[in-house]
Amino acid sequence: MKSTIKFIFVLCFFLSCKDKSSEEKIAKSKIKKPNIVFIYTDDLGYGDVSAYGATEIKTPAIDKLASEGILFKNAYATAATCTPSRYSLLTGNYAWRKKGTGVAKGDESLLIDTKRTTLPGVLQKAGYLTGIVGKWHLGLGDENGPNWNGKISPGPLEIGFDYSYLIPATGDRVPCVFVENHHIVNLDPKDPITVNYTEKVGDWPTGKENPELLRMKTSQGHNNTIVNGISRIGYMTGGKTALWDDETIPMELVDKSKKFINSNKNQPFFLLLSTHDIHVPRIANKMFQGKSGLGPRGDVILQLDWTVNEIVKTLKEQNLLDNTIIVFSSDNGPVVDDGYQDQARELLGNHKPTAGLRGGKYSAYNGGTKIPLIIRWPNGKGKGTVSNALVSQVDFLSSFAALTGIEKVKNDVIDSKNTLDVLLGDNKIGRTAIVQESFMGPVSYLEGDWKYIEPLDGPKLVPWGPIIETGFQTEPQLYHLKEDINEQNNLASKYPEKVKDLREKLFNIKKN
Ligand code: NG6
Ligand code: CA
Repeated sequence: MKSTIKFIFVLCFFLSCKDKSSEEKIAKSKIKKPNIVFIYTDDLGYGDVSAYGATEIKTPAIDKLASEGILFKNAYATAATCTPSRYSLLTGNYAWRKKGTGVAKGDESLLIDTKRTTLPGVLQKAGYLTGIVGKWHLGLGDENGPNWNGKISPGPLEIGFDYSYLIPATGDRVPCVFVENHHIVNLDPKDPITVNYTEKVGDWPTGKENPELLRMKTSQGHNNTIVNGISRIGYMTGGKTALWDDETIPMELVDKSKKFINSNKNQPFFLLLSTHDIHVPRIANKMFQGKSGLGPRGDVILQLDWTVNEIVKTLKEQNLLDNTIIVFSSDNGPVVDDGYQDQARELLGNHKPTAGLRGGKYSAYNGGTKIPLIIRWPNGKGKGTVSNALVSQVDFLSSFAALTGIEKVKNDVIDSKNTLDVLLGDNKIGRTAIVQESFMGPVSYLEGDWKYIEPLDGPKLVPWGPIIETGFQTEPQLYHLKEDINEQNNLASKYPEKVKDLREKLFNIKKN
């Protein structure tokens, strides 16, 4: 009880500092600000977690976060793919405002302008030590791309992180190495690395030329350089001592996260742990292989749950659990076959990654962007409750700014709103509206119970083969989500005025 009062007092203190000198006041105050650990998973679906109703798989550590925190049933990533969702989370802006923020190549230049306001930058200003461990996928380096054999900059350290330990793009994109701060880890200068996204470099075998060398065959693309028996997107050669081992990536990320937590425990810290699970290639550690009964996709969900447990355990051991906010979410909706023959489809059984929502990763339907979101507040705030409020990940920047005493963020932050009361579970309504980006541009607008999808003359199914409906139709689409959660019944011709109203609102948001 005492500690709950203390926590609420701390929050009230942050929230009540509304005068000009609030930042300094808080900076000088003796009250320790809450740490923030944000576990951002990859491609985890709304139906992939037992706390969200999955019955064929158990995720006890994630479920425990929910039973000790708030489970959000109506939360959205801003996009149905990784790069734009992450761009929004970190900048507080919808990614479609900036060209070239679709799924990034593995040798892309840094996509976030270093002058921009960012979530880690705001927290740095509020006195936090900030770190990112795991998947980046937002480009690195200047307009020439990353200088793999030298100093890789700009990157996370130039946009507000004090520490970074990265998978530069994705597990299925070269180079298959970790980058710590400005350099590739364990790179031997006598064996420099070369990366190319247009033509083959060096003499390492490729999936296309030597499929017999693969330990996991591909189903779509992914037939360039073979690293650790898995062919990837893009070509690389060199850097042999620096290559990661797919089976121990999660252990490596947990280890680096623990070190970050342990060495910063005496000051407020923000850790963005961006797991690679459950993105392809799904190569579970031996501890989890065959354990889910759903094949590698299920096994890496168990592996993700293990990761969550390890992080919570570390916080507990360090006596930090009562002063740490833990956020758990995913960057986009789920996909079953995303390019490797990992039996995800064959072994799916009764498991429903989207929990029945239409579409999936890449899609304009809710399966693309409706994601799990759990927030465990210190000292039991909202413990074990469920919120139906409309939440967008774009709002974390302004909400955490408010939480930590930064009263006003700069006006380069257009879309992020302070929804702290929603995240705390006090406001049950949430945002009035959100925009959802599919793999081909901003096409959906959701307001209250209504969802409007702009007409788009595009393919009906994701063209490269994951068997997911894109949601693109040449006619406008209008769904009433309360009565039709799976977006089956297009009401556009029945309610033309509603279509007009939502179209105009979307148009105005785009104009900003
Ligand atoms: C696609 C890849 C897919 C995945 C995705 C990005 C193919 C055929 N498919 O192009 O496997 O890497 O990009 O996923 O290459 S995300 O979650 O990082 O956005
Ligand atoms: Ca993703």
